[in-house]
Amino acid sequence: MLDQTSRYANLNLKEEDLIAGGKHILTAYKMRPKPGFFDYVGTAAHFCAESSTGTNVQTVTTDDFTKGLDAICYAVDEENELMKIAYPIDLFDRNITDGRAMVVSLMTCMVGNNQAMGDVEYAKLLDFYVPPNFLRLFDGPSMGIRDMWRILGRDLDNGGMVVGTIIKPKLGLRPKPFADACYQLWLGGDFIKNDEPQGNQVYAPMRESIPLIVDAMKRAMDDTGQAKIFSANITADDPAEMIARGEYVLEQFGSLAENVALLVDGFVGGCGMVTTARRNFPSQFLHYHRAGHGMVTGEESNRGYSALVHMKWARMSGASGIHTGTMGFGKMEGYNSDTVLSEMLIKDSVMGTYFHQEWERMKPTAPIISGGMNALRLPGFFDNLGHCNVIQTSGGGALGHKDGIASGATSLRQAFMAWQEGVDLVEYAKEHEELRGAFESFSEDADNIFEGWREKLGVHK
Ligand code: CAP
Ligand code: MG
Repeated sequence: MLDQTSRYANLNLKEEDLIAGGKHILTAYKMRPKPGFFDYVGTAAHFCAESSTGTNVQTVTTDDFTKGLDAICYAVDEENELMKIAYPIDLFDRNITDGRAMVVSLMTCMVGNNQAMGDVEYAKLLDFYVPPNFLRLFDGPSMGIRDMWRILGRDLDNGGMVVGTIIKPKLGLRPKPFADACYQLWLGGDFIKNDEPQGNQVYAPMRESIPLIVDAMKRAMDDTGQAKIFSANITADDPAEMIARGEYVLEQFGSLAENVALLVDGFVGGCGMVTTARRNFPSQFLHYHRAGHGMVTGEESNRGYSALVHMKWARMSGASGIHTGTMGFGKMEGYNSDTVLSEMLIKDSVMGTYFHQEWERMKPTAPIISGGMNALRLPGFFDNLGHCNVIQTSGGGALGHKDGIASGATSLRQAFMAWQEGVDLVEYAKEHEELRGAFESFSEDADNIFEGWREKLGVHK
């Protein structure tokens, strides 16, 4: 195979010059060569060829212009299996409709064929940097948590936790029991989402479910005097189906359409699905569920891309909110250090794992915290994150409450209020029965987190 080091590697390039030039996306990969082919830099060079302008042989059609579009490996740290590659931004595809850029083209080059090369053991994209003049060609979010806080009557800068719940069981509820659960959850919570697989199943057609959900929301709003929000799943293979679902939902919610978020299973559906929702329903909060991401983002995965990369692509695509995991406090994989995911989504100037990213006032994407959470786990989560400006959704943590689902949702709100007021959760539970009920409902968590809670609350085995 052709050694392409001389063309696709240049370790004399300076990262600060590449950033100053504003003409490259910079990337950091974890990469291991397969033995028996090239040395580390040679493998990186072949990786660059396959990721940009080349293949495994010299082609007679290549001219000097082509070479100007070569992806170049500009730094390696062989001991730590790290390589950095600069991709000229003119490599990437642009819409014929409006000249804007697209995430799918970044993915096809940055984590495309290079994921299965015969001479590369593995490569995983860990972080990337987008120059401002290219970043502004991506849609970015149209709506955000601030729009949700506005509807909920919250402070518009620090509106705090949107108390979210998820209709469980994940599948198998027919329209009426589904809507009844919605009504109960809205008596305590702000926000209800479809679970990621829920849509138009034969036993729960949207045309039966949605009108009942609208009625449940109206009754809950009347009974509580509070605004409520529903995140409707419009995920489908066919963009026309997605649009039909979104239009149907908005038509049914009518004057309450601003209370509707649209949910897409963005990882399994792909960035095209996210953009279909983003560009056809720009007035709606775009809820990005990431089910499936673990295939590529998991720590033990040496291929694909990191959760940080996933978050950056989601914000660039225009997600209003994306699941960011529970940072070690819930049921899914996560680490306390995952706070960087939240910062990358909501701040304007952020240090990632390898690159500092300026977002140039692109709207933030709200962190959505879900997965095995309940009232007892929230204080530790917020202590680690440092704030509570998130959308938090609990399924089991609401519907597993011994006193019913309204109490479950209320217990989540009480845990958020306790943290905001700086009150110890056990103390707060003494005066708030739904939170007390959460201690009893999730007693194993209570035992693990709040030593002596039983005596303090007078609860015996
Ligand atoms: C949580 C959940 C969420 C995942 C998402 C579920 O339900 O609805 O989809 O946890 O994970 O289906 O399991 P529970 P992530 O609240 O009952 O656990 O946010 O990490 O993508
Ligand atoms: Mg779910």
